[in-house]
Amino acid sequence: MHRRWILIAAGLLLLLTVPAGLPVRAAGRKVIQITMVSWKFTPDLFTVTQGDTVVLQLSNEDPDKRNHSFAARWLVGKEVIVRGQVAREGIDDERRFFAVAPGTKVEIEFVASEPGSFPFVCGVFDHGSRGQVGAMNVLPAPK
Ligand SMILES: [Cu+2]
Repeated sequence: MHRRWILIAAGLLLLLTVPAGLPVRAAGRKVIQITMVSWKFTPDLFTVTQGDTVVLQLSNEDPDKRNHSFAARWLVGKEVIVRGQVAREGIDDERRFFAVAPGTKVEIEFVASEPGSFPFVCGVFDHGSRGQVGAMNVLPAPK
């Protein structure tokens, strides 16, 4: 009798620890290198998965020595870790921005907590209307 219960318990434990035999993709750390020039982000589109810790390595490599920034509405109120020398940061036109001086790099890190498409723009003068825009796509976390 005891042996049967032990087998049942072992079976249940196995069921609980191996979820349906599906490969489970753990949330990871996604490092994306983005260069900034007049007037372009490269890449201007990237994809991560919900739950990922996203590290954006922003590098201002503008030969024309202009300031550029990474600005987005969805960054307002979001927990962001900043590394490097931010030329300026704050909120302007309802977008939170991180300015990167020419020849410098700034790293921002956050968790992609919601699925969807999240636009960003360079918040400096008219850079956005000149085409310095982009988007981060966040795929829903695997079930
Ligand atoms: Cu710019």
